[in-house]
Amino acid sequence: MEFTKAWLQYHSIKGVKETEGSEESKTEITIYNEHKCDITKSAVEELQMALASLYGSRIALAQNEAEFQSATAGIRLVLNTSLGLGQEGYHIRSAQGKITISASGEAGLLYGAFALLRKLQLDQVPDLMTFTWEEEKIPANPFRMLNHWDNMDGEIERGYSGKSFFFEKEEILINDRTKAYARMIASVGINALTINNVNVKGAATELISDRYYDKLDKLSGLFAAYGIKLYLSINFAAPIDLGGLTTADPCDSRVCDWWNRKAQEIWERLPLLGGFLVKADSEGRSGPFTYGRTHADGANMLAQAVKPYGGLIIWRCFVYNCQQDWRDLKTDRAKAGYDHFMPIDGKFADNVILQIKNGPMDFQVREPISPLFGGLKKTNMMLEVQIAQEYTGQQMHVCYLIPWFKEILEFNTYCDEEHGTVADIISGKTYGNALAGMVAVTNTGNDSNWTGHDLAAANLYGFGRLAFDMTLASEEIAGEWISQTYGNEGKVQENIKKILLMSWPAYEKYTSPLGIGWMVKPNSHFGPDVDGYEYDRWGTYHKADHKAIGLDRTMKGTGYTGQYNEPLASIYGELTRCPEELLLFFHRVEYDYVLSSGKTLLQHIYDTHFEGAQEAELFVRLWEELQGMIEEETYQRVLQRLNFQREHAKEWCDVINSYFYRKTLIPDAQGRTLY
Ligand code: GCW
Repeated sequence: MEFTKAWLQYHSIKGVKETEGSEESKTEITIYNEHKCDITKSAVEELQMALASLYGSRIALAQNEAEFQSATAGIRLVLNTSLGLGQEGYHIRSAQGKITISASGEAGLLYGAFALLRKLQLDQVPDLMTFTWEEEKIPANPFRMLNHWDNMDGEIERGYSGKSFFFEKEEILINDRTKAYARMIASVGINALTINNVNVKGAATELISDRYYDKLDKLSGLFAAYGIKLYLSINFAAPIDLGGLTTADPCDSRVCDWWNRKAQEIWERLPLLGGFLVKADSEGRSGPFTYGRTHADGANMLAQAVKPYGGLIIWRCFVYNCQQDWRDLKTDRAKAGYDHFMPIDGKFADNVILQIKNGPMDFQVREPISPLFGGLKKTNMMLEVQIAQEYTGQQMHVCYLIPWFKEILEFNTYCDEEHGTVADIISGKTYGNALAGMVAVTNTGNDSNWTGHDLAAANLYGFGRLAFDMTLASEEIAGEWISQTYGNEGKVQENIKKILLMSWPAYEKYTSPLGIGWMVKPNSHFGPDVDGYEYDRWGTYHKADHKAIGLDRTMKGTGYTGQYNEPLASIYGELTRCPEELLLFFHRVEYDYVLSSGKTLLQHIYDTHFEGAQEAELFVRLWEELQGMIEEETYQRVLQRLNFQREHAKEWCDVINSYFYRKTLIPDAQGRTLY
């Protein structure tokens, strides 16, 4: 299947061809790399291809320093372990036609090469001879990871971009796409990856068996050449499902022995493997609770098995009761993560990292920050976000999530006076831990454009860039992505940026209001269904009646606010101090309650929904202005989705507003039609 180059287009730099004339008269660019490892080879290959495409120049490879020095223009890769930039940092200096990329580790050279190529494109540098620049960067997060939820039959759980490009009919795929993908994600600094769904069932349990080792070994090598470590999601019940034991109890010596032997076998065959990702005791998956053990027991048992090989255990905190009775007014799903993991803070082995979803529920368009970030103090943590847009339009709607991720990262948890933000905690700054970082449930599949919606690629690009450098602004990231994908034309930049930056707030407006979430169709999670989950077992209730809506999560209610550090606990606990965008997450509020805008809650709901739907209309107009400036097939593909979004946003608006109108019988103050 054909696939696009996404943001690795390397469009020829404007002006170069016109001014420099024929092939012959163009300055040759010389690359010098004396290091023969795979990663620097990848860097050289990328530079060769990209520079030829950007400048139409001939590219020469220097055999030695002297050859490089005598060249007119050139790029040299220098490994220097005394630089103190870690394994992944880089330094770039460009003067008088010579560019030196130095780093203390090979991956740093690769990131330097990509940084240079990005800079040349963003600044449209016409000629290396006059290009003076210096930059030094060390990635902010040790882990910058993607999780694929790919199943071995080729389907992707919550995948909206076609089928898996890793699996088909229970076989592992390795083809042109695999390398193209490795280049793509390495270009934005991704350094770790799981390829199989966290719900490990059927053949996926056997990924850690002879059946798949050869292919996995090849795959791990392919990714390693781009500085990316392969991890596997494993089935906690593998000792039973794969090993034929009668138990998977982490405190049973037969189980420990089985995992010890398994780990030895795995690393003999897959020496480049990073470790395991585990979803346990969650949504039907087996885990330590099955045996009356704690999650520390479960994680530590695996941790000691993989430790001799430098392996890591990434353990998810998405643990809650998914068999709740909706009549049960005491249980609050939002509290589950903290309730399960806080009591065992400090009990985890040092090669375990807890992977925590950004919010206490599940990737809604708006949620408070999980209280675990401000709570845990003695445990390695990673932030998990989702770019697959399961609840944010499923890559049928444009919803640029980087502004949301920025808010999450900048949130002050008050766990520490100086370094209390989520960014501080998950980058390891607060507690000085090296096992820390960010992971995204990813959004790619085998669609020709990788992400179904062409504009959804901005989320993949943006996640990587942000995880590498958390100080980048959402707008800057959007601009970078647009330039490299569609070129630097002013109107193209302006309109796409507008669409991207308006998209998350718009989506929030026309879907569920004020942090309540969940008003989606059950199972598919797509499209409006206000009561879809209301009388179900998933613990996601809004409890709207004719007077009020929302759940009281204060200390007078479920007590969830008590999981936050002060002053957050008090702020969230008081109706008048609670940030309005989260009002209905924390409080039960009457429809005639007056918000800071002077509007009633009900009128706010009406207004934001109409407004959001109008914004979705605007996206179509902004895009239509770009016809002729964007390659036609892409233009049409995006237009189709934006038209769909406009209709769907209207549907959302009308369903939600009519629901509240019918509950309250209070008309819209502006007299707009409610049904
Ligand atoms: O968001 C929910 C999804 C499930 C998913 C689960 C998880 C992989 O609806 O499909 O399972 O979260 O994060 O484990």
